[in-house]
Amino acid sequence: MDTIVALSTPAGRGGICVVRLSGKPLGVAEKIFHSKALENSFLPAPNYMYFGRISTSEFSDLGYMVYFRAPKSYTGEDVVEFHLHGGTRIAEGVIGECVRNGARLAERGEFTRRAFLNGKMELSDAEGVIDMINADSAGAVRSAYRLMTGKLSLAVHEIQNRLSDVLTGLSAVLDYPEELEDETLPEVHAELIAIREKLKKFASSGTYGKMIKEGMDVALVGDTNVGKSSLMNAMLGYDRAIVSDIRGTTRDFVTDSFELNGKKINLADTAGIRQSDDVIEKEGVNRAISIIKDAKLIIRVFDATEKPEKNEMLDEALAEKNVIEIYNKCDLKKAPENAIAVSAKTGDGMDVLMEKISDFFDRDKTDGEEILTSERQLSAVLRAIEKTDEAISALEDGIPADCVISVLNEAWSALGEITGQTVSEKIIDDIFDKFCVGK
Ligand SMILES: Nc1nc2c(ncn2[C@@H]2O[C@H](COP(=O)(O)OP(=O)(O)O)[C@@H](O)[C@H]2O)c(=O)[nH]1
Ligand SMILES: [Mg+2]
Repeated sequence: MDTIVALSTPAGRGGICVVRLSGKPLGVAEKIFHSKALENSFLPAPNYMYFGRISTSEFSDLGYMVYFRAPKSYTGEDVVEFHLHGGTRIAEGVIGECVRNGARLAERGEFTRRAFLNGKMELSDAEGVIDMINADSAGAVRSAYRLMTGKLSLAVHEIQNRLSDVLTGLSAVLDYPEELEDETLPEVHAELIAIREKLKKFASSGTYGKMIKEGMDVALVGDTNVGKSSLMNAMLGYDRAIVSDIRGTTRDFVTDSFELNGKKINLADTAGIRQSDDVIEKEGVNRAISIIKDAKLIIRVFDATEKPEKNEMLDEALAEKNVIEIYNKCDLKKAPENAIAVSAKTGDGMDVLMEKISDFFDRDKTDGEEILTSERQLSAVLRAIEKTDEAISALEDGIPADCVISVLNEAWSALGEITGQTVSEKIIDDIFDKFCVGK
């Protein structure tokens, strides 16, 4: 492996920056790092911070060097990190000096790719690393952490092992059909049904996993002037949307996200839905309707001070959606009995509304089951289910064991794509392309 180098902290000014090298970095480090402790021989102890001078052909900086010896490093190779003052030109100069001394610039995600190739982590664990970095709610970090620490890959291996046992049983049947068929085949059938159940639980966790990662889309809808924009601002905790008593103020939709009990909520404030001759407002209404279509949850806002008017356009758009109805402006007038009453103005009732949204988020939560967080993982599980299904039907139809074996091998391989055992180069490329340089 050649030696790669990259800035591992974000590009920009900061307290410090970290330049990381992996491969055979000691030769490069020896040229540019000067420390009293390493004066006589450049044999740094692993995992130890050395203070010293980092010198390039252009300038010097004072900082630290740490050496991680293979295989006890992030990539599984020898790794050296320089902790420098966090200036863009400093990092640029030191990276340039590393390149002049034989390193090459790392590609996106190349450190983690090497970790995967060197067996330090499985592919789904590596996906957990990207998810960690991209997570923007506590729940997303928690789910990424589980993925990164191998909870999913472990669960996948467990299922693969059960499939392997089934395969062994079926091979024995092939060898000794007379003795084993009657006993083994019903056992295999029952085990495959159990495996399929387990896989289905996995698959159903995918929806929740995606929502934890990306957030839940919630739309505020209703007639004009009921206080949708005011509610948006109250929920976000700052003035995001324009509020006014002029009807039809919000024409385009406004979106923003906030964190609720560790969960990310993507909130959209929409134009009040009504028939209008104004071309711009009309377009706003069309957009609101398309937001409604995509939203997971709708908050339909009524004005407690006004008698609700029939709104066929809105009713039609809301058919088959999950809707929470609320009455706003309850500081002015009492809401109907049993209704959720809020006031965007005073904040009364907002906690009740927030809890409702939070509970709705957790409606599809699958406790204890590992959460799939990417389309890629989900499609692999779905393929494994399909193949297990095929194997079960084949057994029921009395199809010879060798055919069942080949179908189950496909199920095993589909699961192997999650962990990276059976994955193609293209999929690996796609995953690591999502990383930033330096990770
Ligand atoms: N008293 C009172 N007025 C409110 C409340 N929420 C909104 N308003 C007022 O109602 C008018 C319309 O609010 P806005 O948020 O723009 O409504 P939208 O058209 O549904 O987005 C504004 O004058 C707001 O100040 C509330 O809870 N109490
Ligand atoms: Mg508005």
